[in-house]
Amino acid sequence: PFLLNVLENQKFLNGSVDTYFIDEHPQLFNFAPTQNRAQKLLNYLGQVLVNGPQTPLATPNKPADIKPHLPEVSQEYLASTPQQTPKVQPPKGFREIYKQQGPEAFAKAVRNHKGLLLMDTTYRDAHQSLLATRVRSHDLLNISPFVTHNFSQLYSLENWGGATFDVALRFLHECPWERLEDMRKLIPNIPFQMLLRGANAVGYTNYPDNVVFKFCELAVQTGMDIFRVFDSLNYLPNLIVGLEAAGKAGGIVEAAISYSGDVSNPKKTKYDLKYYLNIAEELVKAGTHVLAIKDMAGLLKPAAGRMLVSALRDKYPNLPIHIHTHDTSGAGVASMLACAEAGADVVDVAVDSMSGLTSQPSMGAVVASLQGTPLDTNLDLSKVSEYSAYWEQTRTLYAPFECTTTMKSGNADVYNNEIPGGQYTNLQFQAYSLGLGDFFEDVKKAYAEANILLGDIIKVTPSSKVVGDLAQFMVQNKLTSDDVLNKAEELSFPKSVVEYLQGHIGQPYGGFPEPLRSKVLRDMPRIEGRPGASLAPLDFDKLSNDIRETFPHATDRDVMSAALYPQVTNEFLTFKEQYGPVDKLDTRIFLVGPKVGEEFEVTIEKGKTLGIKTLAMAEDLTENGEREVFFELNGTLRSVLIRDKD
Ligand code: 3PY
Ligand code: ZN
Repeated sequence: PFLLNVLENQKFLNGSVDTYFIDEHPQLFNFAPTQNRAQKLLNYLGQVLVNGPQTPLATPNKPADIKPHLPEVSQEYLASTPQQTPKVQPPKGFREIYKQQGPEAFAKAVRNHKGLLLMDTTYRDAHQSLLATRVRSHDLLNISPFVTHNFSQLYSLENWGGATFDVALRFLHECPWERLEDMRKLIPNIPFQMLLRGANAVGYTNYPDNVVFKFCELAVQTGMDIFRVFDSLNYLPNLIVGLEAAGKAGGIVEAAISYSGDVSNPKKTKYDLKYYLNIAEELVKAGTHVLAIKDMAGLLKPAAGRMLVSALRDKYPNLPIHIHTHDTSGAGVASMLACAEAGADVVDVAVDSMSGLTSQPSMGAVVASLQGTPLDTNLDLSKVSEYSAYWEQTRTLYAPFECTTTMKSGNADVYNNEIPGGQYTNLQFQAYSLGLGDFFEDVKKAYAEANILLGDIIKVTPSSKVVGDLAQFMVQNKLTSDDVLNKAEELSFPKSVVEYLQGHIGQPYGGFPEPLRSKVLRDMPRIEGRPGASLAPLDFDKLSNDIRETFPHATDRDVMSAALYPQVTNEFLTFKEQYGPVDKLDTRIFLVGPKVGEEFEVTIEKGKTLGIKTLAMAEDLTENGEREVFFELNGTLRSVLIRDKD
């Protein structure tokens, strides 16, 4: 038997056994789960009903009360997938070449392809930029069968990394590894792409090298294919750690140069064409399958894109070139078309209803613009529109995080402040929540000044946070650039600024700003060279043992998550123990809970669907300050007691 009732065991009762009773009955160590998943979900729902949302909402806007319409194929495909093994195989894509012949053959096939190839960012950067990274696995997985059947020609689907890892664990209470694995099952044909922050992996600080290597290994095992690797200062030693980790794991390596300044403006001399060609040369030497230009703020104007891509194309005729941008100014489509005409193999787009503003340029616009030309993408515009319709509806579920609460249009002031897409909407949200009239305008101006104070640096996670923190510090304390320089010795700067000046995230091109650095640091320690080089390797065995003491069922994935985000992972595992698979709930119900009287379903695994109805909440509290919430679960009455925090 799975469980042993010792009170019915004669040997145990008459005391004729010694401690070997334990050896003879290993099932004593099969502990019954204290609560089943359904009961845990009721606890979660009760908690939301009694105490409000269990994840912070950014605005008072409510999620729409709709169920997004799924385009045709999904139903059919899902119905024919016992254990998620597709009966109707999707068309083959580039992934097959990579899996059967390796990364070099993949790169060659991309380079030989005639039309323009696209990477779809809808699953990652688009919602990182527009919806504070909050899109849940549930909504990604629902549309995945449609994607696998209709977008098999994509170069890749960017669906992991960047901020998604952290946000999944921290705010969505879901496992990022499980998300990757589940997407893979549903989309076997399209290469998956992730954003790796070089030696920072998917975090905000430098990790020991063995963490980055192990992370990439596990990512490939879980279904990742292409690694876009960047460093927030374009600092080569950091970049190379990421390239090597991705390569050793067997992934397709896409080295990315983060773009700043304006190569088409002769007055902007720090980041000129020569600067980019030099880094490209180093990256090619280090070994990369694909070269990417990562224009995280959307600064690459059409003329600049043409110059940069032509120069790279001439120098590296056999290397695939991939361009990333954000549409903050509104010039994104024009720039991507210019880059394509100059010889780029791949450009990044997001599906129409998740494009524009601080997200990527519109997939439909690029597809339509190239129809009938030699660069035709051969994607079916009507399928793009069906995909877009799904996201148009799904997006309304995320109204509490909608950047259009504050951002109504593109804004070419980004060429001046150079704020990356994701950070732009973040800063705007912060200004909105502080309710300070001109705060955002002031922060944008201060951002440009802070950048100059710090030495006109490349700005992308995490260096963009350093500049943003200094900008907010200047606005809050009403400091001009001169004030910062003159009072540097007395001011207590944000931690990120001090650590940047200490060399914690690497060495900036052109060196640290002086005398600011010396004034701020005085006799504080400085790191010369690559920060990760001086970090001791992480002891994974110890970490694993420590975690399993508290969470005996923790997996190697959980251990990897904890290596990157110890505190957040601990909270995630605790939450999961208590509330179960909340990732399976519909998004509105997950965010704000069901209405009293509402009936809904939750599929917790293939073939296991719970029918839940919220019946009532007790008006009076119990003696212990708890409120009883009543549900019907698959037709049976259940109740949970929830401590009322009001
Ligand atoms: C990230 O690091 O998450 C980015 O998207 C940088 O552009
Ligand atoms: Zn981006």
